[in-house]
Amino acid sequence: MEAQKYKRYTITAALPYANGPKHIGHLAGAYIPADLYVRYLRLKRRDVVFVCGSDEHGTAIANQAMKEGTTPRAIIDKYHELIKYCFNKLNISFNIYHRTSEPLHHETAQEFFKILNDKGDFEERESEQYFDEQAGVFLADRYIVGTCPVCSNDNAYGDQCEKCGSSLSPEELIDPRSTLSGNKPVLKPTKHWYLPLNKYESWLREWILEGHAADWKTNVYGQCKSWIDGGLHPRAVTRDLDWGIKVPVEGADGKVLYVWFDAPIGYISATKQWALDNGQDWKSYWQDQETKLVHFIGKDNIVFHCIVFPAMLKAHGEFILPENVPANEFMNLEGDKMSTSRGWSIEMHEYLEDFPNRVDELRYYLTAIAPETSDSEFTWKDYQARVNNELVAILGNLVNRVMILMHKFFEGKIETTGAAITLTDANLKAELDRLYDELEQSFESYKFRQAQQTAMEIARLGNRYLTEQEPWKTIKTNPEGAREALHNCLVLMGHIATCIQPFMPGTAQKILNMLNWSGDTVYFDEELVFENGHQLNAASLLFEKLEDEVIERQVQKLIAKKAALETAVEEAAPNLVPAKSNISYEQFAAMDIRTGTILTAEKVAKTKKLLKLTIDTGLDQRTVVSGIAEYFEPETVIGKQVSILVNLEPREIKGILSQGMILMAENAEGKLTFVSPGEGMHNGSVVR
Ligand code: B3M
Ligand code: ZN
Repeated sequence: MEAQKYKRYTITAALPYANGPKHIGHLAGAYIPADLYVRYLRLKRRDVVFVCGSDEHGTAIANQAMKEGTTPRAIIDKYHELIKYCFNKLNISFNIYHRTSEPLHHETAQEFFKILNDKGDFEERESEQYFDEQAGVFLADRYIVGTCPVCSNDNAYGDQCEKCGSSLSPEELIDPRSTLSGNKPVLKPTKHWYLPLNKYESWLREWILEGHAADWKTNVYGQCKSWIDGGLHPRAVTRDLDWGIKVPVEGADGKVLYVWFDAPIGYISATKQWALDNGQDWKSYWQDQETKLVHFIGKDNIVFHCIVFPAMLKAHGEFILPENVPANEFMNLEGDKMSTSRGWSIEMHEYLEDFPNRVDELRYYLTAIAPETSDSEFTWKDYQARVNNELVAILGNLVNRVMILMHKFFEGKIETTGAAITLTDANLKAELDRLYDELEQSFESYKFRQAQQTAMEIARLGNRYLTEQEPWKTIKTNPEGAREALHNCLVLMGHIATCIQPFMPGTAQKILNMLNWSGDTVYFDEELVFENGHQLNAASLLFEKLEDEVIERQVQKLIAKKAALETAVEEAAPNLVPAKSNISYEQFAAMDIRTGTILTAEKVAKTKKLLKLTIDTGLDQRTVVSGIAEYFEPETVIGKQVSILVNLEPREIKGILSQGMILMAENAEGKLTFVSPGEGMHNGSVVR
């Protein structure tokens, strides 16, 4: 089957943006599944190259450098090293982890562009784009802010309003300003190169929708179908920017390749560098029909890997196409979306700092809950349960029991009448054969959760067998029977070590060490042979139980990280209102502030800002007009407990008598929140 069809494999994992640390959701989405597949292929002795690297261009990095008052180079150097270090510690076994800032990549991407350009594959188009006359540059969408036409947020970006989520184009902004100079930008014509995706539509339809209906995952296929059915349009593959790969044609000064044009070519340049370093021919990994190309990515990258990059490869003409793109969904964290910027994340380096000796536990758990078919959820409690109830109680327990008993009864030595021990139990043998088949099938169809369960099934099988045989009892009545039972368990342990190698390479190694097996890899077509007289090494624990305190600390840490980040954002906010001059205690004590509850709320007609509220102050029910309508829909404030200044002189606002004032906290961006008692208090309680 597979083995005959393909001579070699090129496996890629999405190139992470080197603009910050990467979290365990990224790991679960692309890097662990890719590594599992690659390790499986290697154990099948297939010829495979596994490439990845940092994605170091793009507006986001340029933008971030400007905000932080540093250079893109400083940012990418820092995060490239951090990300590379983490992948290495987590045993992600890339053949090469390259960088898109390398000259070899720049040359490769430019050459690719030139070939398409020479063949006339691009459309050149002029359009009007915002230009900052003071800074002398065209502005990428993110560099332009203005008022959102949908929700009036006056800090909306040129591509999106983060307040209401609308996606925008820069021309839609009201009162646009450049974030570089603060000035109003002007529209100026500029030329860009477009990849006419529309021309590839019928080919893509045939290749994906007809050709891969059966073997691509439904989530991937579904996204492709809705893109293609929605109609494909030409996409600009150049940008006006000075950070990136220069567009290699005349008249393109100040233009670079769009980051999504150069990044996937990064897979090719990484392979080139690996081939140079290892005396290989890169072309056979990219241009030979007998090579199987597979991209591992998260679901947010599907369109680029299934539609845009294949169209580029097709246009070029000399490349193979991906045979599959087994993209994963997302992994959430403790009930919320994982996000580095919001502080709701476990970054790879954070995990490694806290659990340097628990790499396999993380690999195991992320595989056990891999978001293969739908979004999944990481919780520390579940992580603890899986480690304690599965790794410690099933796998660790079997290995530990067998080793201890072998040492206790037989001094850890294999003594048998034949040349070597073999599995003597027909039942075990049949089960094992079935599990190997199941394991391979799961790997070949990218079902890694299932594959890992199958590997663990061998340990379950061993535990059941050991419990039935009870060698600790039969040793007295039938010592040879006890010996045989333990030998069978040792053979199973060898198979467990073999099968868990892709998932938990460190643990597999530990088992092999205990078994006193000299090699560090066991291929799938190989069997561990224990010869007569073979001496086992001492038993050691594979996994340690995770205590409640350790887990509780992680949950607290997560909550604290998010809170600290929120405060930091507030602290960093510019234009704090200047402090006022001192007042006397009497002046303060003159204010009568009470807790109250909002009973009704409605908009005041013909105003934008005002809400008319009825408040239960504990003393009475009264009307207050409050200027919060831009921030709160009336229905959302009903029932809220608030603080209210009740002895403010009543005054008439828009014909309504307002009696008092609701206390609000307001930050520099004008964001408002109620100053409410931390826990429920009777209305009328005094605030002082
Ligand atoms: N850097 C986006 C991402 O990290 C992008 C992937 C590139 S793969 C060629 O999600
Ligand atoms: Zn908006």
